[in-house]
Amino acid sequence: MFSFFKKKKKEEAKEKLEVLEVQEELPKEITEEIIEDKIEVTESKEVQITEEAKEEVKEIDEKKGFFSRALEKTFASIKTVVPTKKEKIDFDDIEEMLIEADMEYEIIEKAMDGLPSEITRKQLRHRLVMLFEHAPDVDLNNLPKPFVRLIIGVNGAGKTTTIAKLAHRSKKEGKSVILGAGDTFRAAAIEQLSTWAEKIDVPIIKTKQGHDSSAVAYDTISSAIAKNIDNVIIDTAGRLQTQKNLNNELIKIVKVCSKAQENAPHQKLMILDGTQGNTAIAQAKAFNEMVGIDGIIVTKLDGTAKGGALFSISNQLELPIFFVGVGEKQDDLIEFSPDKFVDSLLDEIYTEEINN
Ligand SMILES: Nc1nc2c(ncn2[C@@H]2O[C@H](COP(=O)(O)OP(=O)(O)O)[C@@H](O)[C@H]2O)c(=O)[nH]1
Ligand SMILES: [Mg+2]
Repeated sequence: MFSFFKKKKKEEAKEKLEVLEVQEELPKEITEEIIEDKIEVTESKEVQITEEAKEEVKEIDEKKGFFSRALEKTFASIKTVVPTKKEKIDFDDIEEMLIEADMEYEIIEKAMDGLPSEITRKQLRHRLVMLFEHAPDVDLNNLPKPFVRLIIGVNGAGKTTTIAKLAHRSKKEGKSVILGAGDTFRAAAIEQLSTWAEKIDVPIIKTKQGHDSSAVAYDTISSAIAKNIDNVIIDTAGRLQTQKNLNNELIKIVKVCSKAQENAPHQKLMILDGTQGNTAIAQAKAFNEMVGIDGIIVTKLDGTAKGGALFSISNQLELPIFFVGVGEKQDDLIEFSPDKFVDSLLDEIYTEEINN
């Protein structure tokens, strides 16, 4: 550093130190050494606030405390049972903790069968990860083009918002996307998806309220083929007048998709509202019977203490969870990883570090 700047910095630091002196209980005499130290601290603070550093922190955050933000409420509830971190935890406490997190009792029993009265992190980790044994049945390196996803679920589950998040994610990965406003039952649904399409700057195929939603699906896929677009995401209505009505409409959409492109839709994704915990399972079962579901996205994990329901959802439905929604914005979608999910949970109660 040029001596002029160094001198100036020293003077500034000295001034700051004199102000801080009382609060920080510094020695009366401000030595050169202390000033040098302060300059270094100030400089390193300057480095920390660069954009690059912020990105890095975010990345580490996503990798390590992966689900921490999403599971804040769930963690708070399990900490009522296990308030301090330990090396080994009582069987009964683990059981109670999982109940608190809204994991179904039947599944808790199954997961903990044969474990000792004091359980280590490694023992519990193994059992919990196993509950998510339903690996996604997709070869991500060999996707058809366009890759068509049909989004299914009850009203209010978060379908439209999740479509926007998925589209935004595809764009960030450098893929082109087109949306199909297949919820033609409500005008507001078409408008809502159009607003998102504009915001994240992706094309959308839509029609008037009350028109045939399978025609929208067909047109969206045809348009993707004509324009060489990578990904198609189609919205659907969550509720029609009767269950039979909804069933028929969904079956028709699926059939029409396959007419527009062989084997489409390639994924039928069920959107489940995480705040409903285990009650969402019954919904998913009904939809699974209607059209067959390939995977789950659980939304609103940020607003619930029922994070443990993810175990039951995946295990009971024998389906993989692909993503979780953790907020209302386009970036609030996390790719689900059983390992990271379980580790985030165990980090809260065990002193032992992750060693893999
Ligand atoms: N906090 C939170 N809110 C969400 C999330 N996903 C969706 N929502 C909100 O849930 C409400 C219903 O979502 P919407 O996408 O319209 O549901 P749809 O009827 O299934 O299409 C909206 O207010 C969304 O902003 C999420 O992950 N976290
Ligand atoms: Mg909607």
